[in-house]
Amino acid sequence: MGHRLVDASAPARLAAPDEGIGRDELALATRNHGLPLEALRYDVTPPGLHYVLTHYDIPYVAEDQPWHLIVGGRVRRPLELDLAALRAFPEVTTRVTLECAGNGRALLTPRPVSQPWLVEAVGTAEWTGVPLRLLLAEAGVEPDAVDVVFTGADHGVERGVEQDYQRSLPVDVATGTEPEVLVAYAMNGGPLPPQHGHPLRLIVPGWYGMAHVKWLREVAVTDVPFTGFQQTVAYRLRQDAGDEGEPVTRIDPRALLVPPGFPDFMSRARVVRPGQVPLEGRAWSGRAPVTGVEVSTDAGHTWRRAELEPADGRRWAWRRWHLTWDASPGEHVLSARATDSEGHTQPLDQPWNRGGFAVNLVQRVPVLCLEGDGTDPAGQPAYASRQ
Ligand SMILES: Nc1nc2c(c(=O)[nH]1)N[C@H]1C(S)=C(S)[C@@H](COP(=O)(O)O)O[C@H]1N2
Ligand SMILES: [Mo]
Repeated sequence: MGHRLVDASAPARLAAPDEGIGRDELALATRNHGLPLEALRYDVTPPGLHYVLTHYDIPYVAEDQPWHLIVGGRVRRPLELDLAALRAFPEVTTRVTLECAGNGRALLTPRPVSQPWLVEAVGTAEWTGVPLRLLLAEAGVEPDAVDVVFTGADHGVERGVEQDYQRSLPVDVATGTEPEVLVAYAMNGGPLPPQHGHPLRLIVPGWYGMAHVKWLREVAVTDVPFTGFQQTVAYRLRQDAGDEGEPVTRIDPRALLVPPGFPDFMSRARVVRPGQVPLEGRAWSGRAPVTGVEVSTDAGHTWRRAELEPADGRRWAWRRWHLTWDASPGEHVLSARATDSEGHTQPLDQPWNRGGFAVNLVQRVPVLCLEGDGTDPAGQPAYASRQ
């Protein structure tokens, strides 16, 4: 008897009430790491601190291994381009904030069992490459084109379905300029690192991570809607496993705080001293430009407008915001909430969906403010006086 994986297209499992994070989720979490939240301070995320999500294995591609990108399907002139041929096209660099569609999943009840992100599946990089629309123009898209399908070099099994990682975009998005989709060969001025798609990946500014196909080897124009697993089974907003569901597309607005003060090792709870505490963070939205960030230091009862730094024309990158908090001894809960120019904002009570996608619940950051004399609020000697 062969070993059975899971039934083909079995729905993802929901955790039982009070079921802790299991070994399967731990195994995913150790491979797919998040952004340490203190790194929200950087405009561009330093190498190695950008979050990573890979469904299967990172393909091994030797430094000097030839790589060809095929552009085919419903086109007049199919192309096969090596990296030198791609570099001969006009080069564009765009600063883009990427966020995994599953960010926030582990905060849901019941918890969809998958990569258990809290809020840290985000990062910002400068991506350099060729606008996809130029490659498609060179190939000559046929008038009956509907979708453009992107195939990565990675291969695996997901809920019983063996597959190459594949995603599609509607042809008008693939050939559009708002956003301008890139076939990227560089990240932050250097070759793509293995975990981020070496040597080629798609960048779809403003869309959740699943659209940004890594280890890109084929672009295929189709005259029928693409129905691959990652398009019609995964990445849909559903209440019940049997629902058709809405596709997950653009990034909903979110603001995150750089955790203030210093952390407790195990709980990660924050500790500050009384007085003026600088608060800062980042805000982004793939739907429309961020227009405001509000901060609460009293668990969401009252809100103050933060100072939002200029976007400098970088539509697809997160923006820094800051404000000062006059902290008094005791326990506090800090939150930040972003709103964009179309009025999209973040919920205080998160609507639930079965895959745990597009969760943008307002972040809650518990903070303990010590007494000025270094005791804790109960009058016990606190950290400052301990050796
Ligand atoms: N080929 C391929 N591309 C992929 C994935 C993958 O598993 N295989 N994961 C996607 C998902 S779900 C996300 S969130 C982003 C993560 O990109 P990063 O690891 O560079 O941050 O890559 C996307 N592109
Ligand atoms: Mo993702």
